[in-house]
Amino acid sequence: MALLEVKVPDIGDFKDVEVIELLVKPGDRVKAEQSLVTVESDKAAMEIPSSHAGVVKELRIALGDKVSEGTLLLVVEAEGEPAPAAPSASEAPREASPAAERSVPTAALPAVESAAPAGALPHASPSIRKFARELGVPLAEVRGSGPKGRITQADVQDFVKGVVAGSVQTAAQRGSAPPVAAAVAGQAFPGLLPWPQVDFAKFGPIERKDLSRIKRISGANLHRNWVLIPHVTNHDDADITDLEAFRVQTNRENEKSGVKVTMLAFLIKAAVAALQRFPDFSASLDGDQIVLKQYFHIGFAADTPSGLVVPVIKDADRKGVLQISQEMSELARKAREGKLSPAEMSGGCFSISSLGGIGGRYFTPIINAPEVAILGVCRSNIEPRWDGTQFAPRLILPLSLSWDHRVIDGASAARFNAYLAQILADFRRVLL
Ligand code: CAO
Repeated sequence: MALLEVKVPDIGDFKDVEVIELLVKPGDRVKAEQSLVTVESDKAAMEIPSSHAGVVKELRIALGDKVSEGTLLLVVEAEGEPAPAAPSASEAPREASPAAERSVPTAALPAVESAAPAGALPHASPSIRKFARELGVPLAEVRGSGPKGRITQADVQDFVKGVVAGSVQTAAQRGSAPPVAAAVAGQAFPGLLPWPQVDFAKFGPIERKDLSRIKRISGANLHRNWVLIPHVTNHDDADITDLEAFRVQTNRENEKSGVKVTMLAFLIKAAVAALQRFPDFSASLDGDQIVLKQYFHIGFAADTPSGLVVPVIKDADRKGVLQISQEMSELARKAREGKLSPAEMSGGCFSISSLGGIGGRYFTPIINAPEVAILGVCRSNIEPRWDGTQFAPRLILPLSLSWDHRVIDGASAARFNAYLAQILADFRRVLL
């Protein structure tokens, strides 16, 4: 077997950064991309992954050494194919391949773990955080014995041993929040109480399940978008009586073609018309500028057994409702089977989330950043509407448009919804 040198790959602006943690030792079997060491600059900590799988023969660095791109880290006796070398500085789970990680649309994984001010967040590398999370260890309660009070794997293990032996009690067991966690929550959001720590097993049987990979990644993105975007949602109604009759008739006529025209396909076309009239709704914010897209790629939320994904219909302005319906059904099938490619989930300008097939009246969809608006639709219902002389039964579709108040204002949103409703009531308006 060949002996191979593993060096620090391109780590961007990190130069002469200190090795603060050795994650492997001679004799360890490492996988390609497994984290080998943690380095830390004055701003952030980062783990350096292995470019090869194999057995560690020799460490060529020690704690406290300064390394840069190209510094020799260790020698391995190689096994298998080399990995594409790239630093992995996120807390993201590593069991999935990078390609698989990228296959989730909204996956903007954190690039680096920011080093917290001393005395605030517990000082620990991403792998130690992951290790602690897997064991359910509240890191804020662990005393770090490493350099600068850094929490090591041994500290986490000792904490667990202490809890099992009964010599250590977690804050949850004591029924109080740890002062550090309280301080952290208070620092980020002054006055906010820490997250409740409850020992659910005290109240009845429980089961623990890992969140799916899609939920972990989309959840982090949804959380960021919800917290960082000033959302407002406008609700409106569209009379789709005639459109639904047309859809049903088209499907009857096209029965043999095997393509089912869906309401969502009409909504995509209506959204394109509204975006053409109100371009700000397909913009993205970039500092003090907005980027206006001259293409019309529309994402639609698809519910899958492992979570929410958003495939994108490209160039929806140039496609007919039949073609959009066909592409949507193909993309929705791939989504359910977990076979969507990253390309099929990127490039969206605006998203639609339809719960119409399920139910509900109105909801507050979360904007799919860097987009600035999203349309939610719920189930249509026959409702009495005044036609000028009498109440008539009409099929009413509830619309919920969430928009980013940094880019859009309430009057535009009301106009957007009103125009969308007009088009859905009578598509001939698109021609005007
Ligand atoms: N009102 C009433 N009925 C509706 C409707 C509406 N707005 N939209 C669809 N329906 C009916 C259809 O007529 C169809 O009925 P039949 O089976 O009797 O023909 C049924 O619902 C299924 O509709 P469909 O085949 O057209 O599928 P769809 O376009 O509604 O949904 C898809 C496709 C991929 C969007 C859907 O499977 C899905 O995943 N929806 C959930 C999206 C989601 O989770 N959004 C929330 C994200 S926010 O967290």
